[in-house]
Amino acid sequence: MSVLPDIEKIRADFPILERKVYGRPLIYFDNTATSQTPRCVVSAVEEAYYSRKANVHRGVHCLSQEATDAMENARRRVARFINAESETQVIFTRGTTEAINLVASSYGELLEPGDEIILTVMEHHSNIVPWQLLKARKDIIIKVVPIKDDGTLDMAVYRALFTERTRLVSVCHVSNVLGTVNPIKEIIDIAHDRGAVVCVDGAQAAPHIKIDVTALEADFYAFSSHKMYGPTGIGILYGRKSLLEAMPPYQGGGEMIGHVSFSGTTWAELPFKFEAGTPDYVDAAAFSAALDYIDSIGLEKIDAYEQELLEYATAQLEEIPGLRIFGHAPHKCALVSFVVDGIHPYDLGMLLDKLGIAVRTGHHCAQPLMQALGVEGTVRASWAVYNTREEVDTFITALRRAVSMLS
Ligand code: C6P
Repeated sequence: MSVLPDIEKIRADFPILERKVYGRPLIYFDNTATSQTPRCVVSAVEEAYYSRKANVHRGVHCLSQEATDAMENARRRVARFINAESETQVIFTRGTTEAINLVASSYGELLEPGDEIILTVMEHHSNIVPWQLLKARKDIIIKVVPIKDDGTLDMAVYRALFTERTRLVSVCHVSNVLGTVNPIKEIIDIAHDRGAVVCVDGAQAAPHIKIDVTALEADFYAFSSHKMYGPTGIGILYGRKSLLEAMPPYQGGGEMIGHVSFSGTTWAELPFKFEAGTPDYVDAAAFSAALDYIDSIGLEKIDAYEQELLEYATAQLEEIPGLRIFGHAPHKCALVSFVVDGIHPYDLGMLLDKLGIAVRTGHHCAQPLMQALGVEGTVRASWAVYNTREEVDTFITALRRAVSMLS
């Protein structure tokens, strides 16, 4: 029996799963790009707009105070979800991308020309380009950890890349292409031993793995709501307090100031120093509802269920002649990237779409990894709590059909 016996009840929470695509029931296997949204999250958005829309942290009036409370309760909810010591370490951003840009831009100001940072070849562009922009500004050196054949990081090379100039490591907790779950605690411990701080791109880990930033001793941890059954346009940067306090603001404007005058301006306390302008208080509250939803099922159960789907799908994919899977790490999150010899991933994706099945094709915003794998792109299927074994069966049948049509 499955670890989630009441899957139909869960599916009923997601109205989009009732829709059809080209006359066929939607099978949504693009959860690594974004997950679908349960009713309770949309209701939280509706409630915020219909009953307490007012700007936060500014008004003495009742609506403003209620909106402020909802936002600050959401911050505490996020802090509890990731076991942060204090909610002042939780900064609302537009998503993982903005969170990493914040670190690169602001912590990056503290770096000197010739300082070194370490990335890995499996990073999403969001964890490469901000550092390249910093390199252009500050003349830092970027070093890159390669992967081994099974899609795990080459930890021997990682250790060897450190020098006395290494200041920062920025690495994904889970790869969005390979599914590899990186040994993040070991990565952090090695960096700390060598005096470097670690920024973790948790975009693909937070929807599946219990994150405990305190136990990990992470310096920065970034993730996005929309991959966690939450609304789009909001995400989190968690930061170590002493680092956040030492860092200059990322953007200037309202909210982030202590006092403004033309002779000089002071900054607000954490976390507001990093939240210039009117924040997305509606989606903050809705993200909190998404975290409640995850906890109502249990992240461990969600992960165990998704692992069942991963194993079930992988075994069947491996039976298809000419199909090559990228990423065979012993610990993977629930996604599979593959190519079929002689067939362009885009063509497979197009045919699957016509059969009602949504997968992602292309480089997945990880072009350096594609170069390392020697492919232009892959097909990627990825699972969430509401997917089923029956959907996997339909997907495999459709894929076999598509392969035979295109061969
Ligand atoms: N990856 C995918 O289909 P944003 O867009 O800021 O919410 O997340 C960016 C991001 C950062 N790091 C990793 C590891 C990611 O996977 C992503 C988003 C999606 O793989 C969209 S490109």
